[in-house]
Amino acid sequence: MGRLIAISNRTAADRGARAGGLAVAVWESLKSTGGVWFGWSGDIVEQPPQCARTLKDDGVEFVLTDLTADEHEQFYLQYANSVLWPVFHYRLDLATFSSEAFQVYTDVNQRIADLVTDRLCSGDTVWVHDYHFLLMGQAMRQSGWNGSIGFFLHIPFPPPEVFRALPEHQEIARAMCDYSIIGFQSDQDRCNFTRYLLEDCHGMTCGGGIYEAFGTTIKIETYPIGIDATGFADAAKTETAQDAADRIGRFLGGRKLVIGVDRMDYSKGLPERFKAVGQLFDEYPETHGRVSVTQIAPPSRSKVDGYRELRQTLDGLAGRINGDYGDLDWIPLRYLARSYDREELAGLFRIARVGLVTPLRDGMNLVCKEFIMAQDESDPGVLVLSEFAGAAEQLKDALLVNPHDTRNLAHVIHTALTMPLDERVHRWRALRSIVAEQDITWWRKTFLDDLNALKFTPV
Ligand code: ADQ
Repeated sequence: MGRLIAISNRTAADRGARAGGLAVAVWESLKSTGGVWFGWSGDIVEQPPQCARTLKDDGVEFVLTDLTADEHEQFYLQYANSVLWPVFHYRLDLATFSSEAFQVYTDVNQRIADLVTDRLCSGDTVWVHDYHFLLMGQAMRQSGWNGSIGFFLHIPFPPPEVFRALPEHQEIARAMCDYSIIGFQSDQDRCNFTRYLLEDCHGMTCGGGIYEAFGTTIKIETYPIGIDATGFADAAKTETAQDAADRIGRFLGGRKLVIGVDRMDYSKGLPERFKAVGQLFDEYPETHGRVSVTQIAPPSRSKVDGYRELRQTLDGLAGRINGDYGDLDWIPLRYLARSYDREELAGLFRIARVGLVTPLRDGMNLVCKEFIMAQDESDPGVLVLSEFAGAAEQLKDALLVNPHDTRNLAHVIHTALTMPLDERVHRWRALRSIVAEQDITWWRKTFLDDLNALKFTPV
């Protein structure tokens, strides 16, 4: 049995990066199997790096490369995060297309493909992650790797009508077809991609999730990512979790807690959520002094322009709500722009009455699954979930909402706050059984079993 080789832009070698969804998920996978994880060191250098750094942590070997200042700008900030991220989240209005950035994106994919291919042994299982490396399959074929390569897209894949706006859409799709298997978070993402292959690339379906396009055969499937469900449930019962719950409990003073935890990103629907909270206080006076909303949102990618504006918008909205309704002993909406430990988050989720997970578009969203697992089974909180999160395909017993409809969102938050215990328990049990069953181990195993079962190698 060969080694598991993971490739992603950020790795968990940088402990700070473990707050992101991908790093959390891949780390949980590799820790239990051992293997090698290739990615960016997090360092930016002036001259092209001549060699990679290796280190070991918990049985996982990391092979890390620096990015040059130009690569960081064009590959990471521009093409990955100012073109692919907005387009794949259906936000053409926020994309800044650049052929120069695409060239550097292509070059970085090839440079890292060469680095990986040099170190592979036959029998290794290669698993590439996310939108930074859409071209990695093709690049590794060019470096001479003939073994199978799996790819998992952590973010959504847009409908063909949106994807076609990307000037390089054909090149990207062609390169993606050099993977042996592509995994998507949801059926909707999978169908968007396969529809593009059929409509734009003369693709053909062969049944059983197998497609032919660009002269290659590829398996395309849905693998909804999960969390370390039992680990998170246990984390919610630790002393650290209890301390965090006690600290916020002193601030709450018996009020009901509504909580949101997100990376600060325009895809997470934070302004819409804040507006809905404002409408909740506008329309339901009985919530005054009785409900406290806490939003935890650490800044991410603050060098990308849209993020600075987002921060200002949120400051303005929170100021309006607290100015209108706050009192000497009550802050209606608290907004904390920082990270917390996993156990602290678990403790906060556990005492929250409502979990607000309302992205405008999200590949999956792990926070909603963490919220479910952290609950006290005798008195569980209620999950309010956007219908535009991949997780909505699995978590149908949550209160599903359209986050753009802020008036209705306010109404649903109120419904969640007043939901009787028996309905809360009933919904939570159904949600818990899915999150616990389709956990991170199930996700990894389903994907890797399919990858290892592939008998063909692309031509
Ligand atoms: P993200 O966009 O990062 O992930 P998400 O799935 O919600 O989003 O995962 C965030 C992770 O970071 C969660 O484990 C959460 O607990 C943690 N986190 C968030 N805020 C934090 C804070 N303030 N302090 C500490 N930890 C915090 C991407 C895609 C998602 C997809 C994941 C995994 O955008 O759609 O679910 O990858 O595939």
